Amino acid sequence: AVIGDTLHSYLTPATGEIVLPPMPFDVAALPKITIIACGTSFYAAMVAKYWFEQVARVSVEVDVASEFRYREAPMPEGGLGIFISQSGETADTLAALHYCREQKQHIVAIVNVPESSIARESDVVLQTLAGPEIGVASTKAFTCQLATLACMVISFARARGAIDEAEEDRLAFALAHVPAMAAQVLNHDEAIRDLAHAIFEKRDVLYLGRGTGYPLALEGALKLKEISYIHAEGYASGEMKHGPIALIDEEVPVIVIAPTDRWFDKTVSNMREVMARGGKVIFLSDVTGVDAVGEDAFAAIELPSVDPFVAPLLYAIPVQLLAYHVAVLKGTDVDQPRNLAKSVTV
Ligand code: F1P
Repeated sequence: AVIGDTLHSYLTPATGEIVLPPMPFDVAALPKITIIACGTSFYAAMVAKYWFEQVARVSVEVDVASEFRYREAPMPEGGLGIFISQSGETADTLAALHYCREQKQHIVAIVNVPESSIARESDVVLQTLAGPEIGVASTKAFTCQLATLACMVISFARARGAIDEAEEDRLAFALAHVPAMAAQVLNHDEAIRDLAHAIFEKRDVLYLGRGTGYPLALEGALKLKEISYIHAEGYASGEMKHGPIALIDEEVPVIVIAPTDRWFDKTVSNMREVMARGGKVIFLSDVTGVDAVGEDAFAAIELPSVDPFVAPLLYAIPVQLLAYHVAVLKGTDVDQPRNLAKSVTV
């Protein structure tokens, strides 16, 4: 429901029209976008980098705020800094915002709380209507951040002449269908709970993805670490052969995020390399069943077939649900994981 609420604040489902608050700069003339955030919000930034570059054809840099604030990066005057934060109070993100101000960047905030410090110091605030997170770990805020960023990307792409009206409609309608598709994904809850049984006693879990699937792999691994305390790592699937493949054996579940997007074939070939070394693959894809590559996998969750542009919003759900069910089985405190703070303000 919160994905729908957030989407509908920028997108009219019947017409596919996207309306954002006015931007006090010329979107077509932007030399560069820099997107800064921490934790899960940073993975939303990574997804947005692929979207802005491929759909809106604008150069994008992303970094975690804790690094960016000290980097002293030179920035082209009149660029745009986008700051993503569920709480709007994360100290590193706020400090990075101050740096971007000094560098004469325009500032857009994507936050849950319009009265927050990050929102107050921004030129434009795009509010995510995720509502308060019950737990410390960010979950629904992530999908709402993605929904907001996707609307922004389509709107910027049009303003920059990177897509025509037909392409704009196609992307907007794919986005408008996300809430219904998300409901379908939630129907897999039981299958995901069963999968959790195969994971909760493991020591290490790997997540692989390419393109926009890569930040999803990172998010899956972070959620598992945060709430179940199982060691998990997310990798760009092409990086496997540069080291992590040494970790693969029958005891390591490997969760492969593989929507049928432009990276699908390569992801599958990386997955085959894992299987050839005895790795137990859990395949998250819209391609499963008899004619599918996932048939040799240890397990597969079949997700609805959607436009690859919106796949990250849907694949976030099974990776977060899996972490949840693993944590419940382990008996850890899902809402209040040890050592974690709701917002990191120092
Ligand atoms: C960033 C963040 C969350 C994480 C935890 C600590 O917060 O790293 O992603 O789940 O709650 O803070 P925010 O800037 O998005 O509020």
